[in-house]
Amino acid sequence: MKDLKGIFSALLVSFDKNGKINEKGTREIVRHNIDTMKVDGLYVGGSTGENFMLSTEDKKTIFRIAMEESQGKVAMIAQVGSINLNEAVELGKYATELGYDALSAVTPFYYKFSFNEIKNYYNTIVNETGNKMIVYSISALTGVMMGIEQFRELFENPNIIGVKFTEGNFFLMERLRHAFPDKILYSGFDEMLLSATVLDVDGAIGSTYNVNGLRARKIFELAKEGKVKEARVLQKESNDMIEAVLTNGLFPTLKEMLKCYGVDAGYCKEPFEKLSEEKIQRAKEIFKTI
Ligand code: MN9
Repeated sequence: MKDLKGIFSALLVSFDKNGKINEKGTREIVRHNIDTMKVDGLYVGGSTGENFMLSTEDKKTIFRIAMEESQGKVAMIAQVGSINLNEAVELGKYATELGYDALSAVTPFYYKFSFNEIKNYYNTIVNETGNKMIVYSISALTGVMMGIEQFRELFENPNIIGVKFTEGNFFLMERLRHAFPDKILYSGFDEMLLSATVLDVDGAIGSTYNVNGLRARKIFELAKEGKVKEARVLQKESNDMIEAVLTNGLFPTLKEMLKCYGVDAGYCKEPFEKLSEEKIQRAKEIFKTI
């Protein structure tokens, strides 16, 4: 298994105007992340990959394309979570056969599942696939909030090896770090990378690393060396950019910025809207600040 530490891009996916996967463009995004952004790994099928809007077939296609194009150069994590547990298991088996280093699954959402149900969901995916699992916690989008005791119960399964912690709760992050020094803790909010690294996360997984991967690595490395002042300057620059991207429309703006790198990043799937001409211009201006 590859080292799962470091900077991971949550992979963007190129779609054509009708929402079909643009295979060539998606391969370019993978290559751009590896060759130009120098990331340590890719997180495939996450929120950033518009995963929850895709058919099972499309999800599989993206897992396959990303794995082929990565050519074993970086660590690969497949997000297979779905409130259709059968689908999650099917995708998990598929990604495992493709050679993904670990799986990840979002906490099951929408139905307000009990913690026992959530725990069974994770244990089922792990047991059925025989792969390792990174829990994906993003309560702002799922409504599922877990505390230290719940993480403790999940982590009792040795194959549940970490968490992508897309939460602003730094108290809980600190508690998790100290309670589970051997589990892999990822920062999930790019705008909080420095603060998370100060708390000794093992890595970070995020959407903006598709365009800001080099600066993110510097923040991560400086903070690990204790050079917080220098890192703060870079986090401020990053956050000016991230704030502008969020205001302009997160995923479509990141795709326009990728186009400035010469990458055929395509469009987002409906119901996401296409950017207006004005917002496309704005994206190009934001790109210049990278
Ligand atoms: O993968 C991403 N979360 C979502 C994590 O997109 C929902 C983050 O990278 C954010 O996009 C980023 C901007 O808020 O931090």
